[in-house]
Amino acid sequence: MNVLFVYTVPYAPSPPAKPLPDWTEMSLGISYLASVLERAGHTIRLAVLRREGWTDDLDRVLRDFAPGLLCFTAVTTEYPFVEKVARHLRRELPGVHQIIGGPHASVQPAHVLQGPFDSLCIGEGEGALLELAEAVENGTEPAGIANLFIKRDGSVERNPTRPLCEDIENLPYPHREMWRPWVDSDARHTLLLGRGCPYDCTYCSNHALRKLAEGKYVRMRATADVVEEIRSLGSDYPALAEIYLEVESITANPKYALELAQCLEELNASRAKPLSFGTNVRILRKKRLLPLFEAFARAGFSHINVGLESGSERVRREILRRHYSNEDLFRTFDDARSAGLRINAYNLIGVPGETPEEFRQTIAVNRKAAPDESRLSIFYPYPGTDLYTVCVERGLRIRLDEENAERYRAPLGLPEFPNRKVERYFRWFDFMVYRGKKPLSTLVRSYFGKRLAAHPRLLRRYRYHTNHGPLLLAKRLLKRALGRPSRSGADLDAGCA
Ligand code: B12
Ligand code: SF4
Repeated sequence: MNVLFVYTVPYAPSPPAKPLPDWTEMSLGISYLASVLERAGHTIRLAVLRREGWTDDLDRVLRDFAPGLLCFTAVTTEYPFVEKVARHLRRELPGVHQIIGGPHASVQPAHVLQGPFDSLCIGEGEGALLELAEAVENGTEPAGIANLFIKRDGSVERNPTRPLCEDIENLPYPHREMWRPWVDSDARHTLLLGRGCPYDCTYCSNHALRKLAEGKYVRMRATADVVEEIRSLGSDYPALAEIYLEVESITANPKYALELAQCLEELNASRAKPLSFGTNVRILRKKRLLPLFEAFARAGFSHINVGLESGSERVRREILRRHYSNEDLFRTFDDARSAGLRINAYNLIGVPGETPEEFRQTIAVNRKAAPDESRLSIFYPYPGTDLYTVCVERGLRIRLDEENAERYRAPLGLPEFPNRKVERYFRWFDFMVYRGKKPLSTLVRSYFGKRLAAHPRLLRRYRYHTNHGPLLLAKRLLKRALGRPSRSGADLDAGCA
């Protein structure tokens, strides 16, 4: 049977540019689902849709592909747009079963049941989607499928969830080729090291997702399996230069991380062109990570992403549930730097209960810790998380619409930290952290980049023009004239993501 997956992206460059600059922006979740379906004999296609030109992109896909099943996925802030696309497809393809999964359907099924979908998936979808596809293909009424809520004759069949997939290594590798028409460059890919996270940060969905099914939540793939996937990536994509190793926190299991680094070092030694890697590191309480960082450097890691989140120990401890001291934080940054790794730090502003004075500590700590890039996001409360409950209990109105500029605009209206102040700090953040340390032109660009990001429509146009239009030519000429490397439009966006 023909199965169409639909993935939506908020800030992609306008058409005719391709929506995804590289493969690190693909969704691994639906790629695993697609592989499982393909292994069972189904034919897969994907539509990657952005806010502009999406009906044309969809028409092009449907011109020579008649789906028997439509699969949607959505994070909370993409849901309004995904629902709009589903309603459109309901009109175009009236009899075709529509299923939605992903974080939003999993944590807010009551909301999603109001949408046009015939069924929704709670949590992991491999087993459930396979059973649904079989039923749809055979023309039987889907029923009794664990993990699925199925609408039937005005009522809903709510099935329990099956245990979490224990053996993630037995899954086929994620389907990449379905992304090919939508991706610009082959140089960067992403690969999933494992699923789940052992921590309980109050702003992150993990503690909500963990409750959805029985079984071991944190699962890491055997290092040999990871290396095998990298080898196959290397042969399928000759331009491959960098892989982001996606995992919620590699330092949740330092022994595993060390073993992986050793395997990657051996892998790189056998390659004519060594690969570079990046991954996500959580700061650990009273623990030195220098030996691990040195092993990373030997293995070819170029950078790590680290959640700094707040410079205030009170905000981290009492609001975010992140228990490490500023001393732990500085030591981790120093260790990474001395191992030669580039550090991208991630910060939050505008969490309920944070004051402007406490946010100034975030600025001071960033200035002292001096990461290579420091990224600031405006807090957005994801349903199911403890901080979302706090917002609801406090009666805060949470903005959710098709163009809500998540993380770039303050959504809450906190009396202790008014929106205007949050957004002002957000725009000036790089300036306050890096003044005197980075060129003024970089800081000015970051300021204007953030202004632009609050208006997604403008940001998409900007991304298109700086990557494809006459502006790209102007930028290259300027770079040549100044004799120093210029950053691409995508980099600017990454700098304020
Ligand atoms: C890797 C990752 C990314 C990658 C890939 C994005 C993607 N959509 O997969 C990138 C970097 C691009 C990314 C971007 C964003 N992300 Co992100 N991301 C993650 C992360 C760390 C891991 C996801 C993953 O690959 N898991 C492993 C795979 C196998 O699981 P999965 O994706 O959940 O898919 C399974 C099930 O959900 C289900 N399923 C999913 N879709 C469907 C569809 C059907 C039909 C069915 C049946 C089942 C099903 O089956 C899949 C296989 O078992 C999660 C954290 C987490 N714990 O989930 C955050 C997370 C999903 N991201 C989040 C957010 C907010 C974002 C952004 C909005 C951030 C931003 N402002 O830019 C964007 C949105 C991008 C988009 N267009 O959707 C939130 C979502 C919270 C929420 N309630 O909505 C999470 C949960 C992190 C958090 N802060 O709590 N992200
Ligand atoms: S360590 Fe990261 S992934 Fe894990 S719960 Fe905290 S924020 Fe989420």
